[in-house]
Amino acid sequence: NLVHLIGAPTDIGAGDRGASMGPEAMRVAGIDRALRGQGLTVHDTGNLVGPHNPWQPPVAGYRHLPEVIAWNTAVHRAVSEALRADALPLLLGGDHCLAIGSLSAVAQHCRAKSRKLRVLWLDAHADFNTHTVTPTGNIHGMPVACLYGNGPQALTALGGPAPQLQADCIRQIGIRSVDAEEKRLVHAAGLEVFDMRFIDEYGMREAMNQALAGLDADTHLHVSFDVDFLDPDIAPGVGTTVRGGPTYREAQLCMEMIADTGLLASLDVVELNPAFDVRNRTAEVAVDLIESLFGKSTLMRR
Ligand code: DIR
Ligand code: MN
Ligand code: MN
Ligand code: MN
Repeated sequence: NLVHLIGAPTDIGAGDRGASMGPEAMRVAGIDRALRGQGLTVHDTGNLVGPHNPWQPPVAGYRHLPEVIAWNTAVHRAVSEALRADALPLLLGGDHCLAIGSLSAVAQHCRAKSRKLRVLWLDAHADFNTHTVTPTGNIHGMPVACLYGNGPQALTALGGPAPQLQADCIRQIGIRSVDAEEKRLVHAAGLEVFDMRFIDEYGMREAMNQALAGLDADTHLHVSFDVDFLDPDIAPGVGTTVRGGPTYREAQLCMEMIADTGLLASLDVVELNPAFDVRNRTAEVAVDLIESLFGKSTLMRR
C-alpha cells in the first residue's frame, strides 16, 4: 500500500503556460494527507527536473519535441522505479504529454510480469493527433497516438519497440472535443470511447460498467486523469476547458466505481493549471476525487 508521488513540473507539451505549477498545487491542496487518510503509505519523491519551456512554434508538426523527449524519459525512469519498488506511481503533472513516459513504463512492466493492462483515459479530448493532422503542434494532444506507435520514434519506442499499447486496452471517458482529422484516426483505430453523448444518454454508471468490463484479478488498471475531463464549472484550473463535462457527482461515481474494482495500480493527474484556477479550487476538487479513487466511500457503503 505504498504510493510514490512523482512531480513533473512542466508545461512543455501544452498550448498555455502554467501546468508546470500543477504538482505544487496538488501538494498545497493536501494530496499527501488525503492518501494517508485512505490508509496508504505515501513517499513523495519530489520533482523531476527537465528543460525549461522555450516557448517556440512547432517544427515539422511538433512543438518542443526535444524537450518533450527529455521530460518523458525522466518520467519513464521514475515510474519504472516506483513499479519495481512495488509502489503505485502517482504522476503529478505537468501536461498530458507526460502520459507517454508513464504509460510506456507501465506497459513495459506489464509485459515483463505478463499482466493484462487496462487504461482508462479520463479527458475532454481524445489526444490522438499526429504531426500531420494536429491543428496546434502541441504534443499534449498526441500521447494516445504515440502510445499506439504513431509518433516520433524517440517517444513511441520509450520502453521497448512500438507500440506500447494494444488497440483494445484503452477506454476513453468524457470525450467532447476531437479535431476533425483526429476523429477519423480514432474511428480507424477502433478506440472504445464513452463520450459525453454516451454519458448523457446512458449515464456514468453504464459507461463505467462497460469501461471496466472484462477485468480480472490479474489486470493492471491505469488511470490517466486529465483534469479537463471535469466540467469547467467545477474545474476552471485547466488550459483547455470544454463545456459540458461530468458534474462533481458524475465524476465521483466514476472514481468510486474504479475504486470498487480494487485493481488501480498506477495514476496520472495532469493538465492542472493553477494560472487559470480560482483559489486552488480545481486542485482541491482533484484531491477530493482522488480520495474516492483510492476508496473513500459514503456512509452508506461498507
Ligand atoms: C487539441 C487540444 N486537440 C490539440 N488537446 C488537448 O491541440 O491537439 N488535450 N487540450 O488535452
Ligand atoms: Mn489530455
Ligand atoms: Mn484534455
Ligand atoms: Mn474530501
